[in-house]
Amino acid sequence: MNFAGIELSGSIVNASGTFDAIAARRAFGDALLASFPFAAFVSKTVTLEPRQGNPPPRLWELGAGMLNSIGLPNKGLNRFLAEDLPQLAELPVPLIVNVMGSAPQDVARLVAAFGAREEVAALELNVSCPNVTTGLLMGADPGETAALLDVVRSQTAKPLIVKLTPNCASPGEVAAAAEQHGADAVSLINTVRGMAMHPRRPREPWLGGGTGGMSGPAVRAIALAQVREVRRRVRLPILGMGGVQSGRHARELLDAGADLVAVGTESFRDPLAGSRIAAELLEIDANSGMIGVTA
Ligand code: RRO
Repeated sequence: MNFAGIELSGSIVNASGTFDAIAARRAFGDALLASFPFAAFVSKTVTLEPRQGNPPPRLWELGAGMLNSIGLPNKGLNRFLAEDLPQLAELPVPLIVNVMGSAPQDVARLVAAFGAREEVAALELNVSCPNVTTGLLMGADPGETAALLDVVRSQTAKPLIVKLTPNCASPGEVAAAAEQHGADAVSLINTVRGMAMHPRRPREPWLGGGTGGMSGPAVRAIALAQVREVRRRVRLPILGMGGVQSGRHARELLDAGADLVAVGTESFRDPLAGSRIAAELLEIDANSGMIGVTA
């Protein structure tokens, strides 16, 4: 299949930040390359400068998912280019690099740097991280998203995927702004802002960052509704994600209007969940002609 100009061998990719391909290669060796669980690899967010991330604790388990307040720890552009890109280029699938900056000019520099690398198939612009103020602002407002694209679009001919936030008044309006200002695709949803109280300290939040981003099965219904809303608003290809645990869940996101599906939190339970979900989806689709016969 083709997604926004990227040739893919299947319909399931990873959600940014939920699968560390370099650590997985260390753990599984070359067996990982022989049966890579995704049709493309999306990197964790890269920023211009190195970042420490948020203070601990960074995770809280929920009844049907989890909260994270990771806060974009990463080694920054230069070390990512020198240390990580060569390793990620060995993966047997196209590489999508996720980037974020606190101002459009920062994002433009990242897009220009990665746009010049043949190892990179596409860029995902993370305007939707719930754990830093600036990323949230750029993606919560259609005008800010448009202004960002006006600065970064000219920096590369590679596909630009805008990652939308569910924490805004109208994801459809933000998607429309992205479309009108040169995006090649949108991806959604990022995590839903939430909070957990400390179990022993009255009035204190548990997470070091105060609030966090909710993911997992709890957000699947939100993802379905927002993917449908965005589908009705734009013609752009949609990378849909949010609480996908099975081929059935992936099929539902596709039926709601997504063209490609990402698996996120489920990979923490099973790093090969992507392969299982892709196989289940193929089986569902192969058998779908039978539905009318058996009903
Ligand atoms: O690193 C994070 O805290 C983080 C990011 Br960049 C994001 O986009 N979504 C999320 O839930 N956490």
